[in-house]
Amino acid sequence: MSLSRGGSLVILTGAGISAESGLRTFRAADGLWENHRVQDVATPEAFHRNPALVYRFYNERRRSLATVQPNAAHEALARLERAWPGELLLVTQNVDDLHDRAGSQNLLHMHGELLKARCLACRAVVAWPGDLDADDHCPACRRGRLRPHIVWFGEMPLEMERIYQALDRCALFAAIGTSGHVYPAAGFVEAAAPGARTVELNLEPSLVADAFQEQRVGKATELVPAFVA
Ligand code: BJW
Repeated sequence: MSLSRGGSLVILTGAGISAESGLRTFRAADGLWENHRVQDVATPEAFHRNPALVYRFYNERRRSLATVQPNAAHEALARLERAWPGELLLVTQNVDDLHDRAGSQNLLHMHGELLKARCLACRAVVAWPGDLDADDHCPACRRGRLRPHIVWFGEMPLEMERIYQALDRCALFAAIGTSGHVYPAAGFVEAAAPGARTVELNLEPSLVADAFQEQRVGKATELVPAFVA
């Protein structure tokens, strides 16, 4: 068994956990969309400059989400949560809903959710209403325009207080399928409680691999079920 029973766990996931479901990661060599770098479409500046392009990008990603399924790694984490006798917080940087569909409950989407939109006027977060475009208005206040409920660069990630509180008292912090390029998530390993066990599970060592006590290198669908067994 890779985990000793009990205690508080914080598990961080990134795009690598959904790769084997068929969703592209961000920093892979093919991380392009209509010849735009993904990083160039997913920014507040891009939305300001060309909202139609940004809506199209997210409408397309939302549609492709409907064609994929949770994989063995998502399922293993949901199983772990059901069986775990202590506290378990799953923090995902992913905007897909594969952890939700696998059955994880104590789950925070720190970079937002692809299936939700947010009103620029009243800030209500609503279900994404079909194919969104620049003429759509908020169903709650009926006046504001809607934007994707996504945390873009330079914006504050969600639920930070809850995440840091959980890190502060955790007995184990594990990061799965994330490259360590993007902060604050890449710094969570440094915020884990003194004495916490820290483990990285990834296809290759991340940029912050040296900050972890342990490394498991390989595919999420193989590493994660073995780790939680
Ligand atoms: C597998 C696998 C398999 C593949 N099995 N593994 C200078 C220094 C430090 C920080 C900054 C700086 N300048 C600016 C900043 C801050 C900035 C930042 O970090 N920039 C860096 C680029 C330097 N961060 C922000 O702006 C954030 N906000 C912020 O800092 O607010 C201030 C604040 C913070 C804290 C407290 C108070 C205030 C916001 C970041 C928002 C990130 N948004 C995105 C886009 C979402 C939109 C969308 O989806 O459309 O989120 S960027 C993108 O990267 C996405 C991801 O969630 C995020 C992380 O990517 P991830 O998940 O790691 O994916 P990849 O592709 O990078 O890696 C995949 C990994 O999986 C790889 O390692 C593969 O090997 C592996 N893998 N197959 C296992 N089968």
